[in-house]
Amino acid sequence: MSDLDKAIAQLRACRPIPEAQVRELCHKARELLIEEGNVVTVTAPVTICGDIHGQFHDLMELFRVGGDPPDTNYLFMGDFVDRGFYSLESFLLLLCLKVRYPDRMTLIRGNHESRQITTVYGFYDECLRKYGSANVWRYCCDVFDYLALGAIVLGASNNLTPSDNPGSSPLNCDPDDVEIEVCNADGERISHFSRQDRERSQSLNPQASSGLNGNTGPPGSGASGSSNGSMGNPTGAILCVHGGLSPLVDSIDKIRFLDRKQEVPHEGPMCDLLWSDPDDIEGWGLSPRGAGFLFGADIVKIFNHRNDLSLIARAHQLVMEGFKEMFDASIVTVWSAPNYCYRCGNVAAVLELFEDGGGDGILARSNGDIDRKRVMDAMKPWDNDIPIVPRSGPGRRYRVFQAAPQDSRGMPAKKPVADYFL
Ligand SMILES: [Mn+2]
Repeated sequence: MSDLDKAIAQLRACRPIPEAQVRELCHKARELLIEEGNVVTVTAPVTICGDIHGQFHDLMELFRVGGDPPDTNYLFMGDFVDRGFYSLESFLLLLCLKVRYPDRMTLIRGNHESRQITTVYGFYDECLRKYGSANVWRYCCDVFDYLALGAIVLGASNNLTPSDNPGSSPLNCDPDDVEIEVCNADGERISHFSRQDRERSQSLNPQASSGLNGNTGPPGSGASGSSNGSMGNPTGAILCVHGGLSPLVDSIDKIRFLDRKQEVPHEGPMCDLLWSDPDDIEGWGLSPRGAGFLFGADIVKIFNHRNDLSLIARAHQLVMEGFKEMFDASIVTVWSAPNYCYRCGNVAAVLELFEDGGGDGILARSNGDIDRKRVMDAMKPWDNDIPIVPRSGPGRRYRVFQAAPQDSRGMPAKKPVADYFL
């Protein structure tokens, strides 16, 4: 068993590893991350996860529900640390897994992966408490500076193979037409939506939710014509970022040009990608967070069209149902910290995207390279009058899960009440 495998085993038991080992791990991780572009290319199948926030036992539950790495290809969209009690163990485990299985684990930066924010929201204090000095916090922050800002998922399938778990709710459409499947932690289908149903409900009632989880209110803003189903229509790429879009970034290549290897700035494109939120507004708005911006459906649809995206996946906002699709399914929020802060009562989710049967072959991973054709395309004048026909979205399975049971936390559960009456 290698030292790295030993460290993984120890961290999986929620036991911190020695400071010298953290130092070595962070050094190795930095060497690896430095080679990655600002926007990492990931090939489907992949399981996309949102905020973790130091909820270690819930991260273990996520792996139980989503599959163990490296069997499952994971993409984590940042905010590994702060708020929860085990930021250190959570982040170090993810980092060990990144170093051990670099092509099966993608980590991108959240707004909490920053010196300033971790000093206020818990990670700094946790490191000080667990090691008696700020050294480990410093090593981790140096790694934060090298995390990618986003990821592009290529080769995702339009279709999914519906769960055949015996506990599943019955299908009300052709299995080939299922666009969205929602499963519980046992892999049983709770609900599903066919492509046609979702689009019809949007065009009939633009303000209605797309019906996910009943009252999950992805407020659609009106379908702009039907996208053309799944037949022979390869799905566009999926952009993953922690927060959202920036008024200073109209193409993915603009992200590739940023100098990311620094503390998260207070403003500018890098800050916006980590801080912004979608909202039911037109255009851009000021964010109540004091950093980043709010952006509306029009912004998302133009950005997706221009960059050949079928979907933006992001995290950053607590959603009670674990996920929330907005703007005719052009953007989704994925939230992976159940019962956030051990008191919000929310469920969590991960998003599974599947491999396109076509099999595009293997794509290079560390693509610091700029795609020249795209740069040239981006320089063409943008004609706002052309109709935007949304790309057909990928098949999506949301696995929804609850907080890990109390007895898995290694914390004393509430003392049992004495059975006086027996
Ligand atoms: Mn965040």
